[in-house]
Amino acid sequence: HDMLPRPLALIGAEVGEGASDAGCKWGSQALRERGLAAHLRASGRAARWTGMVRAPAARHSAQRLRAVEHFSAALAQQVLGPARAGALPVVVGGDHSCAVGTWSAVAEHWRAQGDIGLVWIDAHLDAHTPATSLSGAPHGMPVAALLGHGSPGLALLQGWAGKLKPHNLVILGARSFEAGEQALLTRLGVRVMYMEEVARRGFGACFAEALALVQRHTVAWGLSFDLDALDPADAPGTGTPVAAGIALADALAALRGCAADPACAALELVEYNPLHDADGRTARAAFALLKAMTAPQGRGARPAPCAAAQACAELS
Ligand code: EXY
Ligand code: MN
Ligand code: MN
Ligand code: MN
Repeated sequence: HDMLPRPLALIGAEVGEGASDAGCKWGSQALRERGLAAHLRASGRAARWTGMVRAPAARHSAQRLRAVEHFSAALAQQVLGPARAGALPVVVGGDHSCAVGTWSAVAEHWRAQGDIGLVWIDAHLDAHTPATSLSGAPHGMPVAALLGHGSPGLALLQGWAGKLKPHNLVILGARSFEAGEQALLTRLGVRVMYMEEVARRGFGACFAEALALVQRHTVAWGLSFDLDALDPADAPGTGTPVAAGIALADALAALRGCAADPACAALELVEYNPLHDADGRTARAAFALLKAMTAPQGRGARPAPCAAAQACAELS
């Protein structure tokens, strides 16, 4: 329709304390210096950086969770401002622990009207609690916290727990996870489209179904994109690369224009590690993904066979 597209409010989530390798802390700054805002303006939307939030340094692994808790509260404030002003918050990570602040703020903003939905695209499930995590890394825990489990300091951000209801969350592309986190999601009934399913059906078909599911019982929805969901050939510069992921071209085709939906509440792109991105390939992938998502208009449903599905067919 003819409404002017909302301006984009880019927010840098400078956090690496959630991961064992803190390199993602410098991801948003690197993308900012490369000219992300100008790149996004080229498709006709206003776009500017409205905040950069930096996590306090953690010297020991025991301090990481505290650092992330403090950071999450600060990030949530930076997301609430533009959301209230009618802009579209676009949070740029940073390790994935930033999702707690981002989606807690979005849930808080919409709370009086209804529930929010979330599509979570990731090679991982990120659904550990401190009790089930083998690594203790907070970036493996944001999904559990948003569902109201695990560290109270994260789950109770904004003073209430259960920012996401299990039936309003879909995880897409998972292929590396542990039993404890999977058990939590299974018990809660969260829909997970594992990479095997994504490869078989195609990313486009899976994303379309995921979007329909998270829109069904909600007033607004968001998208959290972990770059490690992509195949490492397209995105080597992430905190935790995992083989056999989503082809960048498939993601670009399916996500194009998704944020043009007025019910799209926010976007998040995380786990860019500039220190592992020697040739700039991952930065270009990040630019392209955000540009596709924020394109002023969608292309409409256009299911197409994807590279992963073809690779899978060749193997069988
Ligand atoms: N499941 C592993 C852990 O908990 O340590 C790996 C988590 C990686 C999380 C990345 C960002 O999505
Ligand atoms: Mn993740
Ligand atoms: Mn991941
Ligand atoms: Mn695919």
